[in-house]
Amino acid sequence: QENTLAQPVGITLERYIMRKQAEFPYATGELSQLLRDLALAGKIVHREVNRAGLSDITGGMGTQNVQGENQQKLDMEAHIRFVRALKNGRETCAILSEEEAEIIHTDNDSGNYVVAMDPLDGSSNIDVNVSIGTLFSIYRRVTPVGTKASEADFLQGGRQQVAAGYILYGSSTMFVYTTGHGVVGFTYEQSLGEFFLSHPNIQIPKQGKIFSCNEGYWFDYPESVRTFLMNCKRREYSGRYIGSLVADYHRNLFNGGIYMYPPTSKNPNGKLRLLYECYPLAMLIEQAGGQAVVSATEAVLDIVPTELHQRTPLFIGSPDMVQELVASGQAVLAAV
Ligand code: P6P
Repeated sequence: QENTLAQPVGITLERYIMRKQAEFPYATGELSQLLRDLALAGKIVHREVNRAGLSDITGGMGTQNVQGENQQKLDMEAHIRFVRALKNGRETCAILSEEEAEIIHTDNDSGNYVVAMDPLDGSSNIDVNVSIGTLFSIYRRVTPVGTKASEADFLQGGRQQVAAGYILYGSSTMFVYTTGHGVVGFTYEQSLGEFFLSHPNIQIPKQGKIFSCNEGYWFDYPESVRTFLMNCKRREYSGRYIGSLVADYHRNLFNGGIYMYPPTSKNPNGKLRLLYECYPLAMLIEQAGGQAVVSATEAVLDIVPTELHQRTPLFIGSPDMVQELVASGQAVLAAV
């Protein structure tokens, strides 16, 4: 259904959700409430992130998550805030978080939705004051309402997402999401405690002149990636790599560009997580007119998931740049 009722810039997220819901008579309001719950937790995390320097919640906890990654205090703070907001909102029967190996049951088995999320990605950047982000992916459950959710609810595949988005805690805090009808962006006004509509219909430029990847892995990169990068440099494109996925992605979404995390010897299946990093960003980019692939023949959203925390390579951004990258016909952009 087309985005018929263009909303005036400046309305609050709350009002926007209510008006959009009115466009879908079958909408029961549950997904609307879920988005509100995420926005609420985002406001709280915004406050924590912006206060981190003044309170003892930066730095490591001395613990590791099940991925073996050092947990930052803010990582866990964000995890707790989002889980609590979703539990209280009562629309979600289960949550998958990067911070916990197993799915988290919300004790609300009548909830119709599940949420897969990275509560705070790029948290190693917190202590050096670099932008960080929350990523989320929403599905309608496939297990019977009233029963305990299972992994099957999370392993439906990227094209079954009913909504996806991120919150970027940068020079300003933005809430960007899609429900399959275009990509919309809200900017947080902390003096009022509200997200205001700032970008009613985000579309990525068809071509870009920015490449984002960690060239420290150059000697690990597949030949097709190195060839592509050499061509970018011959044209004097700009290398922009913050090392914080949401920040790199958001800049390319607005300015055009490509973000690449190819397989490396350290991460032969790529580093980024499929369910709560690559699927939501891939849904957003396709809604914004871009592309997200793992090879010349496979889109990220078409990957059939088998494990909750599985990793995948990721090549995502302006369609002309993604097409040039895969044009070399490499069946798989795999490590050499
Ligand atoms: P590398 C941060 O740890 C993260 O998950 C993403 O936010 C970021 O894009 C990537 O890893 C950076 O990884 O290997 O380049 O340091």
